[in-house]
Amino acid sequence: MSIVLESTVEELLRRFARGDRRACGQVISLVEDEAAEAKPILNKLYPLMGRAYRVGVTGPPGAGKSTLVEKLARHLREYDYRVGIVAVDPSSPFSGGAVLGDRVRMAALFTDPGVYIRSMATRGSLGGLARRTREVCDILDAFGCDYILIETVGVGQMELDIAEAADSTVVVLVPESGDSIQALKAGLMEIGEIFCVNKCDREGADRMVLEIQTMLELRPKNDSWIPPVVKTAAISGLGIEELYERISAHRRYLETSSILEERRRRAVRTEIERRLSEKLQSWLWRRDGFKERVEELVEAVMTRRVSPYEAVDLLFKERGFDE
Ligand SMILES: Nc1nc2c(ncn2[C@@H]2O[C@H](COP(=O)(O)OP(=O)(O)OP(=O)(O)O)[C@@H](O)[C@H]2O)c(=O)[nH]1
Ligand SMILES: [Mg+2]
Repeated sequence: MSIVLESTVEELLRRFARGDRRACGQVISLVEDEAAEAKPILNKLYPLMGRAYRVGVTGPPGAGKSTLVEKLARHLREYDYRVGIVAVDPSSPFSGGAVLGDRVRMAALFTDPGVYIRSMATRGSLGGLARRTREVCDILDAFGCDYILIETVGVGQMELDIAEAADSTVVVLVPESGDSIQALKAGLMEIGEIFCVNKCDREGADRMVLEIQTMLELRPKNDSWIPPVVKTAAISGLGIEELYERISAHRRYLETSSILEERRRRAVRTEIERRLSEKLQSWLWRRDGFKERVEELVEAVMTRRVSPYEAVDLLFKERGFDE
């Protein structure tokens, strides 16, 4: 890193440490853009991380996730917790895609100094998105957030990746079972640790609760946590307190059973493994003549002079790696 860059990073981190929200935004942008400064910044911030509790909120489009996140954030503010909101969702009111009413409703949160809101574009690969989401959460964690709420639309593979970034995953469904049952089939069932039937001001909420409970009984049990089903009407705030209590109970469960620590340990291990193989790969491909040698071996394998396994062994040996 150049000296200029270094002093800018130092200055940025000083502002970050003072709680400067613009600095926080700049740090996040640098990391999102995979800028040269990103790595040294994340290294410096690393000791400050690991304190925030991360709650993923996912569910079908329009289920009321943003409304719920907003109400939950307000509730957490009553306890004076600092809250980070990460909206991995292009249509979220947090990212500006919303109708006016939502924007007005959200305005108070936007100006609350105890709340930091960040939306993330879903462009690019989903795997990469999951990683960036985790890093954004890490930064908000270092920034001093007690809780980080991550909103994602539960479609496709995305919610699985995001669930990995969260400590507790809340699945939001609505009384109209059509969509919800589809959503459940699409894999939301497996990741939910707390289920929420939102829009319970509408008909059919109790029936939906029963349906979810029935489906939960069929779910393979890999731990002793039985996911609770909470009825909410995010729009009026009904049930938000209970939802918060359920999240707290899940947190206590994870903490006392040391599952939280185990999970975080596993995540760290995976992260190191992934980065190690990335680094190893890029190191190899940068060696002089490596690409050409690989091409030679492709030819050799094509003509069946060597097998692919032998080819890899050869590449290893030639670069001085012991078996
Ligand atoms: N009747 C009723 N409407 C609600 C409730 N919660 C949210 N809504 C409305 O449902 C619509 C969608 O709410 P959002 O919070 O934007 O839903 P979302 O799940 O974040 O939507 P996407 O991010 O677009 O997937 C809005 O018009 C909300 O006002 C509720 O409890 N009852
Ligand atoms: Mg939304």
